[in-house]
Amino acid sequence: MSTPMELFVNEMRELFLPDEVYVMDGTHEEAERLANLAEKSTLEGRTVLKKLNWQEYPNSYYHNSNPNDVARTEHLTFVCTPTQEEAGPNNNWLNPNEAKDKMDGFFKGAMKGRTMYIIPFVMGNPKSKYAKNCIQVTDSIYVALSMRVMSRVGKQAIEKIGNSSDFFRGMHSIGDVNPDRRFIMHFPQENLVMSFGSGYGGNALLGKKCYSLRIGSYLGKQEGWLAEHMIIIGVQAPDGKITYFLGAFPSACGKTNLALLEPVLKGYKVWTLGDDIAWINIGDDGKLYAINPESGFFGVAPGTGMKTNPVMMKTLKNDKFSPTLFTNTAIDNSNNTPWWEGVSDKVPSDLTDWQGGVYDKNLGKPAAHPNSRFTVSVYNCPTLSCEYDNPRGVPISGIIFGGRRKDTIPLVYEAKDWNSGVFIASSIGSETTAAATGKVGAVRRDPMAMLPFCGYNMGDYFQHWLDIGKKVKHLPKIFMVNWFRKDEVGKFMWPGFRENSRVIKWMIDRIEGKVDATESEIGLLPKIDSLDLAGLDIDKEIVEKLLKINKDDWKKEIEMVEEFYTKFGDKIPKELKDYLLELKNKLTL
Ligand code: GTP
Ligand code: SPV
Ligand code: MN
Repeated sequence: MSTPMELFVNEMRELFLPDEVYVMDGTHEEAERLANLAEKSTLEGRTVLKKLNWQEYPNSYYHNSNPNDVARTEHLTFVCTPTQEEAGPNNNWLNPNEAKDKMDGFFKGAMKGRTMYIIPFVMGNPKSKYAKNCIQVTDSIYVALSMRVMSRVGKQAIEKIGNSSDFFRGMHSIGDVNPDRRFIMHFPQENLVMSFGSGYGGNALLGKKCYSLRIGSYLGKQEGWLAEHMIIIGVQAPDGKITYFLGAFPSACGKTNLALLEPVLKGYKVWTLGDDIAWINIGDDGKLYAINPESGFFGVAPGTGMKTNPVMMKTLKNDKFSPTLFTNTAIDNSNNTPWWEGVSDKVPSDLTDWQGGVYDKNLGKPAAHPNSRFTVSVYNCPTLSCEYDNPRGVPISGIIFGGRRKDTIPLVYEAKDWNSGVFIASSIGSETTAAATGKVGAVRRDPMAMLPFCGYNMGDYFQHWLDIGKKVKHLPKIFMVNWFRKDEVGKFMWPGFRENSRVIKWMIDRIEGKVDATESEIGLLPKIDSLDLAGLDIDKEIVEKLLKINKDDWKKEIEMVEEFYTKFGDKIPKELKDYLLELKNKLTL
């Protein structure tokens, strides 16, 4: 008798018709072997992996993708539930049978002449009761190697699955990297994702956004927990006490930088637990506990440098767990190192751009793609929290939401209570970034930073958040931040990055009841004197501006929230609609 796992692998073999099948064991020897193979392999004329300078970046490789395949493609991403209402207006929808027929057409025989990699993996520490078992198949060696960094790949996953049929199934083929034949289809009811035509992170590493967020959020709704697009950090104060925070910011809006923050404030230290995804459960003691299901960072390269994010620069130079991959950055030919805008002040004279051409800085284009990324293990991170592998997770005292907004949203404010915090999170607006294809810089609603990742109707999702609030005895405080306010000439008003520790300190003081706040229409604002600005060269007027509520801006904001809510009809919980009305009244007085 075959096990469900064996049946799945056989089914995949018959569908994809690969020349060879290889089951990954997750060992370092295997990674070395696959990396060597990738160095000799080409895809569409591009060498899959190139060795970089190992004196500078130990055990690292370079990959550049097809220029049409550099970011998530939200318009090609579908949630295939039996009814369209379940998927909601926040998702593209297709009937599951129709979606499967479509994908079958692409999948049949797609791996002829190729190797099919079977990737057994666990999301979360295998010892945790919150961990989930998964298998992905792929014909991309780059995807296989990336998965090994981002998740716990290997025999322990096979052992954990055993004879059970309870595991996530991920089907992936890079196909011919043709955007006309590219789809990412989710089947939450079947614990299944089908992805074709892209090798890019969020489209192809199916344990990440596809499983841990879209399928995860659906499972969370069923089982009473939350799967969120959030970082997890422990912030140590000078007295040694560690306060755990979650932080949700839309794609390319500052999560990784906050997760590896080196505070400018003396005596403070940030311990890193996760930079992108959190699974949040209610503990027996009535607190919220979070684990990071991932084991790697898939981070934005541009903007990462010794001044902005020294901890990440050190992480990229460690090789406790390797290899580390760099994708679509430029290459500095003088020493064969990856290069991107922000890693050094000076642009090197001999650069190969992300597409493999000679870089000419006079053309005014960046050398690295704005969404170029590194894939690196969390175990290389010098600030990794000793609680990272704790199967229970860490107890959460504060949740930070944020967006990228040049106006309207103040530097920081605090929600009065859980429900108003849920309202604030449900109404987040943020300027779009290069992390997804399409227009950059357009303000869109991105509730809880989950618009592209919520695997079911967002109206039901808001209700789920309110319901969790009713079940948790010790609710965390909820904050909203905006690091991205700009002045009249388009310059960031707040220095950001390491200086953001000043705002986090205020949050800890609030949690501990050490400082008062000022009530405003939208929530509680810091009194300017309670923000620790010592040693920061910033005009008091600018800080005042950063904390000011402009009623006209806010009236426009409310209109945008109303318009967004309208799309969901009756699905928006009454509490949130009432809160919106209350806010509207306060602002028009
Ligand atoms: P994803 O991996 O797409 O989810 O992105 P992320 O949310 O982890 O964002 P990340 O920290 O990688 O930052 C994205 C971009 O914003 C990078 O170019 C950063 O340099 C920039 N950035 C991050 N934090 C700040 C900040 O405090 N101020 C400013 N001005 N830019 C920031
Ligand atoms: C994001 O876009 O939010 C990312 C990168 O973290 S990806 O894994 O591609 O989704
Ligand atoms: Mn992300």
